Amino acid sequence: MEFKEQLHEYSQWREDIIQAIEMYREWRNRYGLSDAQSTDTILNMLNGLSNDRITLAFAAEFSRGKTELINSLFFAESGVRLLPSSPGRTTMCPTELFYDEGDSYIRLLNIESRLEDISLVEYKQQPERWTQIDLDCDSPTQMQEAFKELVAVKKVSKKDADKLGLWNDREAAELGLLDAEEVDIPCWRHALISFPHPLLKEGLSILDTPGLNALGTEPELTLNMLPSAQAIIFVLAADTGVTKSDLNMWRSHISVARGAGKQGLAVVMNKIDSMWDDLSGETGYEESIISQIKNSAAILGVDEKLFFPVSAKQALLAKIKSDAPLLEKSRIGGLETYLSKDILSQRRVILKETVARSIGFLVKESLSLTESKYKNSLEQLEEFKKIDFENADMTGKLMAETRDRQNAYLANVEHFQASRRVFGVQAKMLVDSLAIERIDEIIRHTKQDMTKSLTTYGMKQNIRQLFDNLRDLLQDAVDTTNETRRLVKAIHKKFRDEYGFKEIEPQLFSIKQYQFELEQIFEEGELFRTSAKTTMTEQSVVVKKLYSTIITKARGVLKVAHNDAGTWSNSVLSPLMHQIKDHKRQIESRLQMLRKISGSKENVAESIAALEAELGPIKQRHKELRLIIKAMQIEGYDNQDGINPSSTVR
Ligand SMILES: Nc1nc2c(ncn2[C@@H]2O[C@H](COP(=O)(O)OP(=O)(O)OP(=O)(O)O)[C@@H](O)[C@H]2O)c(=O)[nH]1
Ligand SMILES: [Mg+2]
Repeated sequence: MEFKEQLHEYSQWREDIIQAIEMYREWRNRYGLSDAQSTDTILNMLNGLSNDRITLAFAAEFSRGKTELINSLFFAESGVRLLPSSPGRTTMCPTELFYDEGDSYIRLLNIESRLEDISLVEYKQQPERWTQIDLDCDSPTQMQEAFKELVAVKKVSKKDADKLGLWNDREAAELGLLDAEEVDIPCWRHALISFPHPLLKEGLSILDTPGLNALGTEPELTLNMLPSAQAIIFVLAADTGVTKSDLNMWRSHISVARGAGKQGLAVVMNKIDSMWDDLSGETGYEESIISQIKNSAAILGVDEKLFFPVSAKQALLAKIKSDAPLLEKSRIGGLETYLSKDILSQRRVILKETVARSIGFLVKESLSLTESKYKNSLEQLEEFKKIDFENADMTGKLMAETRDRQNAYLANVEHFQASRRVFGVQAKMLVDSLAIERIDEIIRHTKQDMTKSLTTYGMKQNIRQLFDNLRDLLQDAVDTTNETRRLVKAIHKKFRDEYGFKEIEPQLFSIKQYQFELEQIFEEGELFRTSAKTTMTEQSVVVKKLYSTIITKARGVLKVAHNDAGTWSNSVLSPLMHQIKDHKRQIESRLQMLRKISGSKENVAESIAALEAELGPIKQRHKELRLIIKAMQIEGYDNQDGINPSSTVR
């Protein structure tokens, strides 16, 4: 199946999950189980899912054929070479292609914006800061013309280039440009392209990056955009193999971006057509491709299975001319299959995990609550069926007993309310310890110190200090978290021991994950700083951008920790509260029935019938929930025992 069809199937699948979650939200509303917190959680998840995009990022040294590959993979149907690709350096600014509802444009951010202390994310929210060219999506040639802006350069003095953080002595020496008075720099810093292409409309987003150290000069691109892409496609040229600069780029920017191994990767060995006219014939050609892949895989430390030998140029040609044998020979099909099968199914797994993580526990609670509600009603019914109500003493005894139980229970509920207040105080301490104001205060100090630091060494110390402070802050939160955990466990234990409320396993909060992420950010920053090609002179634009990027990332992690702590503390006790309410209602209705029965024995059958009638709706509710869970496709929750159909009343 082609990428297009697979992507379509994927977005259908995502729609189905969204629908299932919508149904779950309605289910909670229908049975009076919704509360502000859980509704928030569910809405966030829904929002995240409907804004989900599959981003494929293309990164490599210049002239390896990234742009040509994008043209041949996705835009051949336009019948032209849509994005500019040519010998030497071509693409001058990172380019994102996607579809922004209803709009066709190319937006360009000028290179001087590098001097401002505004992040790309913030710029993206201010379209008026960009130069916009409207696109006529019915005319590939008009679009092709507009896209020429992506290669625009201008001459500036060495000094100005340096000011923009775009001058590098070593690099210039390599290119033999050291003596030049003026240098070429890109006109644009970043480009956003939106048009209603079928793939883009389905949620595909493509990131094309320029070779030649674009990654080393734009930390936000390297540390935020690349790592958040669904897959990175790293491109090598078959005729040169892994050169020193390919390896440099791989080590300092690409292998890190893949981070926790969550991300997809493809290494494209492009330009295999350069070996077609090899004198050694067909077998020699095949062998040299195999050995080229073997060598490159060993150097990069990547599985050979992730290598795809292709000819992007011939593939584009073949598609435009509908030349099937040439298309076959270009081998683009193998890469297409990999992108559509592996990358999209990896994405499904990740989405499923996200859904399970963020609303899985809610669903699990709903299931437990419904099941225990059913179990209790059934037990009550069975008991009533067995009791000999002819025995007048019996009813009185039962009533006294139930009343005692009610009193004891009410006392316990009071105790619960008291514990809840204690928990509230503890939880507030936890949430406050992670307050964004405290974090911003630490950041403000660091930034102040940094402007005073005159050396890169000094700035490095400032950043170390910042991370130390943030680590301490998290460590304090760990201690508070442990307290709140103990409390939550104790509250649950009491109800479990005395009332057998064992269905509710409290969701526990942990700081570990945030600590881990913070360390990762620190390490990424260090690696970027020490990466060979980066110009890291004191107070340079790049170093400033690097630090503001990692500070923003660190702040983001702590902000998530703060929000998570808030959500957790607001919702952790609600399942128990639901169960307590249910239990209370049950004791009350039992008392009521006993009262009725003691009034007249005639009422026995009626009470039993009422109890029986209660079971049906609960079963229905349970059945609905099971169907919803199945539709949500969260693993693990749909194979529980649940309500055993054979235990139902006939
Ligand atoms: N022979 C051959 N040439 C190719 C192939 N793919 C790309 N090229 C050529 O290689 C040159 C560079 O291609 P681009 O797509 O511009 O390379 P790029 O990686 O985007 O380069 P930058 O934008 O500068 O980073 C162009 O002249 C392409 O025509 C291929 O499969 N075979
Ligand atoms: Mg390019």
